[in-house]
Amino acid sequence: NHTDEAELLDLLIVGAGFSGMAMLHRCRAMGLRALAIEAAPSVGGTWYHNRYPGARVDIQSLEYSFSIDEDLQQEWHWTERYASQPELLRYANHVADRLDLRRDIRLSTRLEEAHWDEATATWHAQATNGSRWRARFILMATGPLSAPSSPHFEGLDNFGGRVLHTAAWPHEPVDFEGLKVGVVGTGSSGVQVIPQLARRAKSVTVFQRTPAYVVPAHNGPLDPAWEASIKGDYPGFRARTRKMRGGFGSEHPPYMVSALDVAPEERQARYEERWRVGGFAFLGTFYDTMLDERSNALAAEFVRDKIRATVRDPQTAAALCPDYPIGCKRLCVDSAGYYETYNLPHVSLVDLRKSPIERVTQRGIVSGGTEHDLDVLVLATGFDAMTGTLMRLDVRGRDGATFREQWQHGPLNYLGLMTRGFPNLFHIAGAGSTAAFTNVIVSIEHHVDWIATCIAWMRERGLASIEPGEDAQAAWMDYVLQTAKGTVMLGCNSWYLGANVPGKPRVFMPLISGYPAYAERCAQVAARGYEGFVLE
Ligand code: NA7
Repeated sequence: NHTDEAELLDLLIVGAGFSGMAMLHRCRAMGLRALAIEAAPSVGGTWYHNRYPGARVDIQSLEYSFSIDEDLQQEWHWTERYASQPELLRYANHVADRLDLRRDIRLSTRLEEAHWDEATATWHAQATNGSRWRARFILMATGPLSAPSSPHFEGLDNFGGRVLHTAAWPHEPVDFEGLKVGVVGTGSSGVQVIPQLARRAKSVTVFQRTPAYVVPAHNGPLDPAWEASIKGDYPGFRARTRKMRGGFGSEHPPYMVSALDVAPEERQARYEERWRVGGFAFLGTFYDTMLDERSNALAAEFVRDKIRATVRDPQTAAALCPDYPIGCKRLCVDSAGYYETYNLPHVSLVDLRKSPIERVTQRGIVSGGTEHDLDVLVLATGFDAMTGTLMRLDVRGRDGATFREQWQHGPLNYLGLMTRGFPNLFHIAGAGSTAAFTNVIVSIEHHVDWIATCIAWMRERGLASIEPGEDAQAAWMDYVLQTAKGTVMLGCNSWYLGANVPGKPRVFMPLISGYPAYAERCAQVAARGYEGFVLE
């Protein structure tokens, strides 16, 4: 049997983005034999692939960074409040070097298959380059937003110009000088790339299906005094951060007041104050923005007023005004003057709700009976989020279970960390966990800690396998849904609901309980001997 020759690991980690690297670091500390394989020729995951102009994190970098090593967080210096993709990729590489992770990372090594072997209670995995491993545990650190989604426009293959997807951006620089550029998609990626394209291109035509709510970041060079004050007590800052529902923003916690309980002038003043802070802090102007439709509508109208005050052409401004609850799709945090971009004479907006895309021709896009002549088409159309990557992989659990079949009606899981049918397989920062609604690094560090503690606990007891029990998994799925029901999150077509991918089941995938409540539940499960799991 050729698999007998394969190297035996305690843990095989699939992916060397932030999750995979954090897990590898933790395994080292525990004396586990772990290896990370990464399909890309570089570490960094998201920040390796999403290299379109303007790509940037939407959480402040002093928060969106690892706390796992004090020297690491002291030494690293972010140049801006919200770091750009090149800086984030440099950081990922620095982490790999600083924590000496590279000797256990295999780059350009794509997982071809991973199969559970019942007899030996190990995973047998093979990469496309022929390398093979056996591992007691496997971690799918493959990312929640790693399967780019492209629309199936009729005629797209016939387009005579170049087609670029923001999530699979070319590595050599693209010069847009003098080109007529079309952009489809106005989520975070579209909102970031559009102002950058407008700086170079001859014309930019934005094809918008759903307008985003865009709030200013007020990005800029990192204030040295602020950096020093945080570095003076980084552990304290991290601890305060972990008490926040979103795992960030401890300096601007939500006001515990309802928008419905204050006079209009005061309400306006408070919105303005949070608008000046920038970023997601706006959603915390009142505690019930995300919980009460009426409160939400007031915040939404405030943003629409900002859009109308910024965009000069009233028709364009009207098309840019969203009509669904604010925060229901992830807010877009803007460092480049997104709304102002529409005041430029060579930038135009096509409202696909009025003039849908009919087809793509050799020359461009036909929508509403008009052919828009384009040299380049940029697809900022997002991802088959949270489930797409695992469902595309050849991973087979007990009795040949696949994610494609187990998740066909939505991503079943327990604690967001394991799925029944896949013993000793952990997945991280995806469906059923708080990752999507938090500073993802906080959730990643939590998951890594929980998984490591679980593996150590099993080792001490000589246990061979762990897998969610059926009832516990069903109860968790219900908890995820019930938690979303208490909010405005079901009131729009977001990727959280799979609504951006045609045919995907409409299931609310991430957990919106807030980080502290989630961490507490996970800790309780562990303290009760991994309650709800089947251990063998
Ligand atoms: P998003 O947020 O999913 O945005 C994708 C955008 O593409 C969104 O505006 C979509 O409109 C649009 N889209 C998708 N398919 C089509 C078709 N067929 N026609 C027209 N428009 C389409 O992805 P991003 O990459 O911007 O951001 C993903 C996350 O990464 C973000 O939330 C941050 O967490 C980081 P729709 O809204 O579906 O009508």
